[in-house]
Amino acid sequence: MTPAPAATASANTNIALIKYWGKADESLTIPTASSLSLTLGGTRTTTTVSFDDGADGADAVTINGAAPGGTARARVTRFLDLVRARAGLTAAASVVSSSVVPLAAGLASSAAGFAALAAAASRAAGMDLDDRALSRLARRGSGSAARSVFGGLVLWNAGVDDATSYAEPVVVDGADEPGGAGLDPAMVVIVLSEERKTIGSTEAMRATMRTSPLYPAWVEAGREDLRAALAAVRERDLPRLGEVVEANALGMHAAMIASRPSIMYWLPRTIEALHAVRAVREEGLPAWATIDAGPNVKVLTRGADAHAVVAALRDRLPGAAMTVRRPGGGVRVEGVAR
Ligand code: 2P0
Repeated sequence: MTPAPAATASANTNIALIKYWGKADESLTIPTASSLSLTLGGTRTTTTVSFDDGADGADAVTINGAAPGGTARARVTRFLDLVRARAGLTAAASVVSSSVVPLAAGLASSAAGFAALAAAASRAAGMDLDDRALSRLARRGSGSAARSVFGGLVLWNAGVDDATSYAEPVVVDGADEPGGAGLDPAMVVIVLSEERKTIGSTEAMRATMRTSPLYPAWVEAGREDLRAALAAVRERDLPRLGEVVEANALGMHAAMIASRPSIMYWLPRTIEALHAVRAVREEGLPAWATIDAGPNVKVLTRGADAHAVVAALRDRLPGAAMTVRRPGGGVRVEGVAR
């Protein structure tokens, strides 16, 4: 018996600096706007996929040692169906995935998860996709996964269809540092709560688009935010980037909060953290907040100042867990066995 073809790949998570929130096409995950992100080092999810010709039953999925149920499992199977259809396979797959950071660490897990799954599943299915094609495939699993294919600063071009919606690294002429484009960006991840979110991103985006009177204004402002952010990156102007990053995230949450019924990921501690970041900034340290679909706050800062920022935040937020993350690399194929 020949062993089933297997492949192992890994990907880091990413945090959006200019957010993606809403799909123009749900079935293809075409976003309403382009987004900009920073891939974080030390946040890899590693996934092994094998297609077993003898197996025509259900896919076997293990994430951090447990079998996910419900929607999480269905999303993985639906994604594998897409890979099987492209590769002309019918075999069931075995998927084993583990992440170095716990799922409850306040970092988007689906971005790293689907980027690693896209790379491992496509390789195991015998496809050899280039990075752009891989980003397009990862996008179908989870929008933000399109960005985790690449390291450092990454732009996801919204596009208008499957072929034109993909991420790419942001390259700055003469940048002395490929991952950080000479800006020396870093993130302080503040974990305020490890409780599972009450409403998933996909559903929350749908509700915001449909019911929030502020949504169109946020999308409109976001186009200008992206232009300003890219200009700030080109000019290596971290304060200018930070200001637009914080404003863009707060605008996204304002639009969510204005949904009917309201979508509120913030906890009282979230607001405390926002004030703490502002106070630290007023003391002269580089610190700008961003928040995703949860209560935790991530702080954009300069790598050289990251530890000073953590120390200043600790005084104001006793008991909150904080981790410094620096720019990380893109998808890595760790091994292929055929
Ligand atoms: C982002 N987020 O740009 C935004 C900001 C959260 C807030 O992408 O529905 O898991 O699977 O495409 O990518 C989280 O949503 O959503 C997200 P789907 P995804 O990072």
